[in-house]
Amino acid sequence: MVWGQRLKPLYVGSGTAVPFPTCFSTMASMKRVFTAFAAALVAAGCNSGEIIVSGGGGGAETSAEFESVIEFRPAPGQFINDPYGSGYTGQETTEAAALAYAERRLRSGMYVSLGGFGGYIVVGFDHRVANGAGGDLLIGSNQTMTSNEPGIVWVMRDDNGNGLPDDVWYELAGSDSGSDFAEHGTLRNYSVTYHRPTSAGGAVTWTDNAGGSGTLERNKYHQQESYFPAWIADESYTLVGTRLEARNYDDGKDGEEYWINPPYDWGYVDNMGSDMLPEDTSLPLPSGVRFVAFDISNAIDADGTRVNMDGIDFVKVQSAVNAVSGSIGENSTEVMAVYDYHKLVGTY
Ligand SMILES: [Ca+2]
Ligand SMILES: [Ca+2]
Ligand SMILES: [Ca+2]
Repeated sequence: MVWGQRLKPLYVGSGTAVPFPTCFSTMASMKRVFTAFAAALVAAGCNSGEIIVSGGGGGAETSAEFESVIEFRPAPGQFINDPYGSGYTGQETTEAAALAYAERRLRSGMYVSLGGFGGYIVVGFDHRVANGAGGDLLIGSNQTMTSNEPGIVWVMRDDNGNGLPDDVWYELAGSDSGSDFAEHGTLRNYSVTYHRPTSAGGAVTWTDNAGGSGTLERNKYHQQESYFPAWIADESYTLVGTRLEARNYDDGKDGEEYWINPPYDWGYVDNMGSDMLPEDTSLPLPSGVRFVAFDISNAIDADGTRVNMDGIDFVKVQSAVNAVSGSIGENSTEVMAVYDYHKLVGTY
């Protein structure tokens, strides 16, 4: 998240898709209350007798909302360790305390900043999220038309059945990170190593595997002593993922900064893409959070080849750009909420 940015009037393009996830096998299966408008959209997309979601999904006792935060490893950033707007207590000096922080924030629809490039969070559900028609996961954040900080979604099925995310991560392709990723300037297996500041109040320095290096400077809006996660004991750590080309630019005049982070077409958290849910949805979602729908059918393997997955057990969101917007700090994906879309609308 960048800070201190003036906001332009918000708009959503008229061509915005309505990413409804599935048809209902019977209208009686709609357990949630919809507006007539939303129900009409669903009905219009359904063929008689069509059952889209089958298998998995869990029973009525399971929850649409994520169950737990399993990993939280942000990159350094201005919102890390921040006791003011970001809700850190100062006690997050262990992995367990950091997980508890992130879970508490997400549970209440508050942002968790993933810091700069590569920072990530992993959540699990109390059931397998089925790959039904259309979007399967709803992930919320705080994007605006001038502040898009894309995060890439990765999914995993618990193939070895041990309840842990130690299986294979598959990336969900987006508009700039599918099979033609190179044409968009996207880098796979991009890694950044972040180094602990060498003095109190110093900057975090970083090097990447593409010959780059830089610093994450502390800024006036976030005065905590260090932007390096307080619970990471190592002197440095490396984050690996897919890097999207940064689009941020300074549109300021007369010496005043005005940073713009334009949106990407679709497929990212914290981004005003065509896959964003209409904000007037009547789904029981936290207010003030903007949701994007993600389709498990967009899963690709390390070669960029599409993989068929019937469902997933773990979701990872990872900051996907390595960019600083001047004095308002690094671009960093926020995550505010994670839901099983089908479960939320009551399909199963
Ligand atoms: Ca954001
Ligand atoms: Ca799907
Ligand atoms: Ca496992």
